[in-house]
Amino acid sequence: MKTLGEFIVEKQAEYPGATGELSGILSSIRLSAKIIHRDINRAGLTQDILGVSGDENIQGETQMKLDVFANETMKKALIARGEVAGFASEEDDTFVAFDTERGRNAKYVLLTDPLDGSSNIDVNVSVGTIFSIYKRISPVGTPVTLEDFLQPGRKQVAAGYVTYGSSTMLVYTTGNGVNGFTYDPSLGLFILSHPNMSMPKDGKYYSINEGQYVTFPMGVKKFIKYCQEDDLATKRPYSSRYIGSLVSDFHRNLLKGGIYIYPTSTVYPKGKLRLLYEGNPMAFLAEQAGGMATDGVNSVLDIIPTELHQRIPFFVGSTNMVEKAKAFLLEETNC
Ligand code: P6P
Repeated sequence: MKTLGEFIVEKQAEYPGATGELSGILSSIRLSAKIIHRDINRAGLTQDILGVSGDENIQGETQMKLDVFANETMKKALIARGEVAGFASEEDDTFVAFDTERGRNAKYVLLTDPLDGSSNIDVNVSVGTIFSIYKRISPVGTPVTLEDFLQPGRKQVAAGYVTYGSSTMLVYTTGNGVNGFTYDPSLGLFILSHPNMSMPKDGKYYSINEGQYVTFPMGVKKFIKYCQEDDLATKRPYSSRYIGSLVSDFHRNLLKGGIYIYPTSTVYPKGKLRLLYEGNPMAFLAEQAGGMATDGVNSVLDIIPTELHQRIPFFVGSTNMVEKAKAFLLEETNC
């Protein structure tokens, strides 16, 4: 039995020049996950953290009380250790510079969707936390700038998610594969349960909100039809699985094989998901696990960000399925 803490220390030892700052950030995320896990699991018992907060985030989305709670929990855990110079979140209009002596001298910035899929909370469906970590590009010793956050996904030094489902798992990468840790509440420990995770090259699950089918581009409609009709030709029954929580759909596809799609549509002309704290971290994990992530055609990790909350169309999962969807989209644009 190896704990997350032991794993972090072991991996740090593989980098002789490591200062321990990245390890400290991962430990802060671990603490946040335990606190959020606790409150999600008692949400139904204490009405004070269920429901809407009465505010909207910059996306114009209603903030759930647990969205705000998860956001503040992560900020406090990171500030307490002073390991990051700055923080950006789906729940905050702009980035936060930790303008203290320790913050100014920290090397990393963190971006997060603190509680993805939070509309599922009140109906007891799984949700997740997503995080993405970069080395700052502004001089150490100064407050961070927006440019520290607007880096292409290929520059991430670490990324991961926590899925609060039938069990709570933390899955992350620092660029050398993907490892999953299952939380044991009785011990208060994350235990290495899924070492060296690998996403199957093909799969039988496709995750997309088919209720919006009429709003999709033709190439996406053709891919869905391919999944539905391919059963007849190859007797390979596809299953449509859409949880309404990116982290949960991604996690199943990472284990079983599959594709998650949130395309452009007449409702979301640029796509719905946010590049910096949803697309990039999940794309980094997908590629590290042998999968693929595109905006339909091009690799998400190569997109040069222009805005903190910019949206992208998002196709992520088993390589063969993402490539198949890309072929249908290119067919559409070339016709
Ligand atoms: P829709 C949650 O808000 C989220 O960002 C993803 O986690 C999820 O897959 C998607 O949006 C759900 O969006 O429009 O299908 O309800």
